Amino acid sequence: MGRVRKPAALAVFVVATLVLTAPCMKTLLVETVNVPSHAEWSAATTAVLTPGAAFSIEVDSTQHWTSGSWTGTADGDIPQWGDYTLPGATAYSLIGRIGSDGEPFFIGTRYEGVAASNGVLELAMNDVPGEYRDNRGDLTVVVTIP
Ligand SMILES: [Ca+2]
Repeated sequence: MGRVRKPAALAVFVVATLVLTAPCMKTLLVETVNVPSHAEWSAATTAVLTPGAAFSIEVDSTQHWTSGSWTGTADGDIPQWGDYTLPGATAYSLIGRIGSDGEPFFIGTRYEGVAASNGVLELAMNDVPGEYRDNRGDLTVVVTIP
């Protein structure tokens, strides 16, 4: 009888160990994506974010993209004078939204936050809709979802 119980006790120990260590084995998704300046929106990650999900975005500030005669970083650096995709944020800055119906938000060279809606993270240059044709260059962006 004693020999029968040992494997059962071992199984309980193994299951308990897996349950106790599971929180330490969280998946960390790090994706490096290309954001083309000429696209009005492009999907940045394959992961679908849910409301409240944390994520961060980082862009090396030595990278530049252009719109017409303007050249600058993901922070943009000039005020708006037209009907931009994200009113209130600097022109030609990096902006994002969660899902195609999500509210656009400013990212710049660094962003940390939580998803306000459900969907895939999409990124874009903050330009006037219909004025993306004269944009050149891409930004390489690192997206981390802990
Ligand atoms: Ca433009």
